[in-house]
Amino acid sequence: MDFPTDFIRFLTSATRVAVLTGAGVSQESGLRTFRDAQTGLWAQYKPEDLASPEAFASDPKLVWDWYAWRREAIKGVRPNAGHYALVEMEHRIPEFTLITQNVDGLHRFAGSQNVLELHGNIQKVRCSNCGKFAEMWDEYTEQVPQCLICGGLLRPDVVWFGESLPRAELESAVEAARSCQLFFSIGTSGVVQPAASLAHAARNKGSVVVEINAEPTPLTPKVDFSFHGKSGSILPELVKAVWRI
Ligand code: BV8
Ligand code: ZN
Repeated sequence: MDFPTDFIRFLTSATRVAVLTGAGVSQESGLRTFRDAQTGLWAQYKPEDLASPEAFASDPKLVWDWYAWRREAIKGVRPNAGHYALVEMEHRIPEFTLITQNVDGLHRFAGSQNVLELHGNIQKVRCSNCGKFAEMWDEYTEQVPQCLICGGLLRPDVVWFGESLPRAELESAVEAARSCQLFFSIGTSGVVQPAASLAHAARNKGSVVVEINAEPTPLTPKVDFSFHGKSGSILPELVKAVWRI
């Protein structure tokens, strides 16, 4: 891919960069994106109808099993070249913040250090009553596993629709978006709020905004540079073009 010289020059000299990633970055690791049709048993449900406190309240076992199935699906999954290119960028840029909407843990798995998981992490499980994190649990049981301390039902440590994002992560993400020179939006449809507002916060503060996505999104008309294609190919090519590796 040919990158505009002014973009390469700007990224080469940038010292403060923020990146927002979505499910598209994990797609080439073999994980379906959030909008992709679910398969098998889950095809009859829309993710938004399972990823909510209401769904868990009305049928905790259904929601628990969906996350157990997703954890199973993630087991054999490895980061792809896009994840590793972002690790490389973090090594080369003095102030680099990786903000992710993904709950698959693949950025940390690849070696990214400064990661803000805005929507939590599916591999972590906590008590829906007292909030205590569970060390271990039975994935497939007749009943939803219960907290050893208070007996409350265990739930995945993710942010459901209608739930607030973790305050510290969100505040750090907003701070990074507002103070960066360059903001990347990568592999996200830019639909889910408040994550989707971060690119606008960056833009309003005069950052250069770059989108890398397989297809146009509502953000595309508002960015300074837009690259359409697979992040697993574009990101390694970008790292090579800037740092000759
Ligand atoms: C909240 C965890 C305050 C669970 C997730 C303001 C305006 C409008 C709506 C709202 C608003 N504020 C709140 C809302 C409601 C709601 C919302 O945004 N709804 C949407 C549907 C309109 N937001 C919330 O509820 C948030 N909470 O705001 O709290 C509050 C509190 C109380 C009462 C009111 C408000 C909570 C949002 C978090 C939800 N949890 N995940 C789980 O995973 O089970 S979000 C979930 O969906 C994922 O984590 C992910 O973040 C998101 C999907 O988005 P993407 O990552 O973008 O994935 P998607 O599939 O959409 O797109 C992938 C893109 O990649 C595509 O464009 C594709 O083309 C591209 N792609 C594919 N392959 C590749 C590629 N690109 C490059 N390379 C490839 N290979
Ligand atoms: Zn408990």
